[in-house]
Amino acid sequence: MDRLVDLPDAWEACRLIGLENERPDDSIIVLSKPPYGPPLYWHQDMMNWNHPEAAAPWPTRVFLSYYMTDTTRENGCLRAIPGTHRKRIPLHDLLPAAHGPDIQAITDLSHPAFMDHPDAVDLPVSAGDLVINDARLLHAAHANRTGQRRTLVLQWHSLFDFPNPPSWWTGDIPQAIRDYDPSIKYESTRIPGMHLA
Ligand SMILES: O=C(O)CCC(=O)C(=O)O
Ligand SMILES: [Fe+2]
Repeated sequence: MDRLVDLPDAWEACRLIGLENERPDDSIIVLSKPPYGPPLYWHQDMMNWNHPEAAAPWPTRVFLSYYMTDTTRENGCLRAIPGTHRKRIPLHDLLPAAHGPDIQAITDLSHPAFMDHPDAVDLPVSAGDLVINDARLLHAAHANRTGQRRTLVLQWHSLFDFPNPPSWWTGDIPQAIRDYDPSIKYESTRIPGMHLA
């Protein structure tokens, strides 16, 4: 795991897609979906939806994931709904806060948190592939219908130098970011608010 978190090829991949000023968290997370483990509900992992950084058209927080086995629909590959890091869809308003007690308590797989959304894409990977995901993106994982565990090593990185945009940025900067006042403190929340249009 030490080798993975400092892998030069991973830093190079991040550089190639334009990520800058990366600050990895001190911890890494190992998630082992056990044999015949249940699906993971639709969620996003942004903790700071009240903060103007939630309005950023560039990512400010990403997770880097390595799956330790090949993943498929059969053993619980990741799935995601493209564009949902920036655009609200009806599903957002049907989901309890990510990883909180309400969503963890849902056992009824017909709940929208487990729906087969028409815009969802599967992200099957080969063992050792690197997946980089914006914290705001709606994602989920299929159930593991095999007898082998499906292990994932994940590390969070903070990016860029908020409120400054990436060095290569030429697009508009949202008003909420132009008005950013670092002296204002924002209560952390997992529920998307006004910054998710
Ligand atoms: O198990 C996975 O593939 C994704 C895990 C995840 O998104 C999470 O724990 O927040
Ligand atoms: Fe997640």
